[in-house]
Amino acid sequence: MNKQLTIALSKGRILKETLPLLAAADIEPAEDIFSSRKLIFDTNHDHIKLVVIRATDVPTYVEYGGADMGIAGKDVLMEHGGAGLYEPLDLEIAKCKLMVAGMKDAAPVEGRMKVATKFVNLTKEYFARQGCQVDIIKLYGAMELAPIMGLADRIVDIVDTGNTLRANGLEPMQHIADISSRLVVGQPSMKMKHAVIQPILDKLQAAIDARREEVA
Ligand code: PRT
Ligand code: MG
Repeated sequence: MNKQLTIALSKGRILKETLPLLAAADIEPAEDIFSSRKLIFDTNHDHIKLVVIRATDVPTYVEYGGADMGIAGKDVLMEHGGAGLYEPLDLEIAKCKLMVAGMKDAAPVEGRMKVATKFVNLTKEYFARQGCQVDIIKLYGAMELAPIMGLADRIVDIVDTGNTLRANGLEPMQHIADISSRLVVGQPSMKMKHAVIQPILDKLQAAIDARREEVA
């Protein structure tokens, strides 16, 4: 049986919160991820490797078997659609909200609404569920700028404190989903490598529970 296991981690803000959780599950990178330019890291276990990639690429790697499991935000997973993935654990880290926002005190939109976002698929789905026809404008960042510049009527974006919206004269309008980071496992890996994956899931679950107790 192939017992090698590759875990795909999202670089960026999730990574800082991910490493302590992995450490609590006894998985530690052999060197400092933050000060290295490597993409693949050995760990304290011969059979476990970490790859550190863009958050949006994590579900793709896991879906196609380039990694056995991965950690990514629910926003990224919703946008990906979840094909080929199990989502056994809510890691309860990097919590935020997915919201519709617009200029503060904006008048209701007449006619077809223009919505700027990097989450094209989940935005389409959200407004379709509301029975609302919208034109979606794909952006790669700084969504907050779009309504200010008249590019869009609304944006769909991640909101945490709301400071970014406020600083730009915007306000949250509709709540789409609560977001946190999830552990995903590729469906073939779950089947073929269950014996190595299950103990990791158990340890992570224990670490999540212990953390929750600490906070409470
Ligand atoms: O930066 P890059 O384009 O490579 O990817 P990314 O922006 O998706 O990565 P990163 O590292 O910025 O975020 C990764 C994940 O962190 C997201 O997919 C979310 O699941 C989660 N997360 C948690 C957040 C935030 N909190 C957050 N506050 N992601 C982004 N933000 C941004 C948001 O986009 C907005 O610009 O912070 C701003 C809002 O914060 P407040 O506190 O001002 O409301
Ligand atoms: Mg970012």
